[in-house]
Amino acid sequence: MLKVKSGWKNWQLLTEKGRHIWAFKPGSSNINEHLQNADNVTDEEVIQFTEDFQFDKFSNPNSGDKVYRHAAINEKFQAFAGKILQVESSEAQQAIDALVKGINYYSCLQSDDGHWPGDYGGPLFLLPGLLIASYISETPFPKAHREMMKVYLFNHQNKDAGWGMHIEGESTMFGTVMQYVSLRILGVDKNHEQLIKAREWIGDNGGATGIPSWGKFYLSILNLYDWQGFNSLFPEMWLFPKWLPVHPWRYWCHTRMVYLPMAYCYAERIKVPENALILSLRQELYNEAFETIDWPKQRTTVCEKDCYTTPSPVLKWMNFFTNNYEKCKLPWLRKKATDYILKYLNAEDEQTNYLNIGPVNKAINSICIWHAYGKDSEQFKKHVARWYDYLWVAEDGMKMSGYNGSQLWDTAFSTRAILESDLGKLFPATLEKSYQFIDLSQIKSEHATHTEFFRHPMIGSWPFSTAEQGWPVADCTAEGLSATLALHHSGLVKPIIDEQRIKQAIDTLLSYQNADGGWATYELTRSAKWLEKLNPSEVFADIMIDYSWTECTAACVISLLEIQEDYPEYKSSEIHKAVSTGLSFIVKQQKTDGSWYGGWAVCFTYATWFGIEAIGKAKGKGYCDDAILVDSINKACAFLVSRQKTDGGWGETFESCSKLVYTEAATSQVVNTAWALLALMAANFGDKKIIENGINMLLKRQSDIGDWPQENISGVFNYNCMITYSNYRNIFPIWALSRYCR
Ligand code: LAN
Repeated sequence: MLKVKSGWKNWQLLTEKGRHIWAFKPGSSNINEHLQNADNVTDEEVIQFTEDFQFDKFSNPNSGDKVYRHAAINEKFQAFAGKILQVESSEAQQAIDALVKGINYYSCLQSDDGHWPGDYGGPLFLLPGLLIASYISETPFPKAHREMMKVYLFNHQNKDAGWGMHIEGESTMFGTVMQYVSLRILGVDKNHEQLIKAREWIGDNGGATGIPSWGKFYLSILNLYDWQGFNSLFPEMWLFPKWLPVHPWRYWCHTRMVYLPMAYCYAERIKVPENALILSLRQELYNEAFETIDWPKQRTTVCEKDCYTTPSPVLKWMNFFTNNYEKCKLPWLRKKATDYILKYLNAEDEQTNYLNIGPVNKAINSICIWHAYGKDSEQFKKHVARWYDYLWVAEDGMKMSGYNGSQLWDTAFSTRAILESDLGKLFPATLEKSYQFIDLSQIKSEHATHTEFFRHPMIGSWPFSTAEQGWPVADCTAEGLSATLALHHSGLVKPIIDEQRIKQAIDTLLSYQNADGGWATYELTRSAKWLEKLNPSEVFADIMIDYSWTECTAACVISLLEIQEDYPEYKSSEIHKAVSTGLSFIVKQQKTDGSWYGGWAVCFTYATWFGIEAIGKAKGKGYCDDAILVDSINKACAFLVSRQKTDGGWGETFESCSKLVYTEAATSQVVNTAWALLALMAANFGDKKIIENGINMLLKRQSDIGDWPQENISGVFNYNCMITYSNYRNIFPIWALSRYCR
């Protein structure tokens, strides 16, 4: 039995068709009932259950998803009792046993609807947005939730009393002020010892005037910053003619969907009325009297601990014009712009069933909809109901997830990992359920308003999380398709995803390829790289357009190669060309040391695995000049070998992502090790000792019941913010062992 602390037992994850809701003492599955329970807790109860969420950030800031996992394991775990393959070599036998144990443990974490729920926290600027939405709209979370949020925020305070952008990061003004304000909104007294120290951190680093622009935005909403201290978001830009290269329809969809509601709030200068808390916070956050601050001057003040990208001269020049336009704006044009924005916000809400594309616009759209239609409107109530989809409980408290989950992504990877060797067939029920989830998650129709609001055609695609959320992603489509093909090959499932649906997925994949031969994330690249000069965020890089990435491209190439084998007749010359140009893109992205940089996970080991996997699969099949492919693989393998640690493993830290150079972790990491091993095995690397040493490291780290430890954070976005993928610690070791056993 795993130890489930009694405080953890109050929380139970309810899942349905991929939806996640953490319920407090749920008696029935009625959502309102457990929210009531969560509001009715007594102070004594709170003291008791929050004690069980004390968490030692300083031994490892990454929680191990123990609340969900320990309950699931205690409920379902049984040692594997079936027939396991017996072989003569004791080394091979060890790997086989570890693999079966690993899958057996992991399959207990699968929910009844077929996906693998998991902690998707990490960034620290998300929960504050949601709390601000709840504060301004006077729609508080139930008491139990509020207490759990406090616990989480305190648990992640750094030794210097500040907070980072994400759980592993050093303190920044953005992180610190946002968590500070959140704790105050949650009712923590300003004389709380940890807040006094945090205030010192803020003061010592120049005060909250230096918060980066996204923070300036949130503080303006709270009436803790003057809107004049925020560069204009020029709402009229949404009325630009579509052919202009700077029209926002061409931005990366996340940037577009965040700056859209921000522009509405800016146009309406939304702010909470002054009250005792706000007046007090104005004194707490600044080194000077609030009334004396020269706001226009603060537009460009950014604490140096926060600066990741520096504003370009073009941006400064543009800000000069748009800020001055505010003084003489045309009211009818402003009205036309905000009407348009509101219409767009409503469309996004409806298209995503009020989940929205991500956690940031989820919070800001809620604010806009509350402002436009009021607290009692149907639209606002629908927003509030979906706040809970973004909350997650782990042993470090209650956090906001970086998405409404990573459901489809994890399920597709898990399926492929399990099916890579025949031993996966020992788990037919698990795979049957995965298939049901993959079937459910494929997007089957288009929204009525999809062209009007610039959505890429999506029938046949797969999303990252759930069909309800419904934003299709290129490489999620590839992974969904690859997992489907693997399941069909296994003979374990009745193929419900028929030929027509497979062809729709292929068509979508093809439609996603960029002119540079690569694949981006959600859409085609819609404008030029120079648009990055207008990136106003200071804390993120490369957010303005959707770029082609090595990993996304490799996933799509791999999937198309598999399709060519199974459906050789279908669009074969088009697919042939797509694969060839995709491969050239991948080869071009390779660094001189043989590695590839990974934009969506940490980091070089991740993308190098993708690069080798795609090239290895294509080699010898006439898509490209084989000499080039062989050379590329050799270089990549040499890179990996040069990074192997003495214990046989590999390990990178998140700084690989932000600094763009391989940054070795103090200890080997199971996830990095599994990626490196998968890559070397895909390349059929000659020196088997290297691979065996890596496999031994994975075997040593496995626990008795088949889990692996939660080590460093594995995911990233926009170079500078990290995100947790709690299932990676199981998926990739399982996959590497499957490949080894095969
Ligand atoms: C994700 C998660 C999944 C990820 C992969 C599929 C792994 C990747 O291969 C393509 C990009 C994608 C879809 C991706 C993009 C950026 C996201 C959506 C996220 C990292 C999850 C959260 C993040 C989002 C931007 C967070 C909100 C922050 C903002 C700066 C708006």
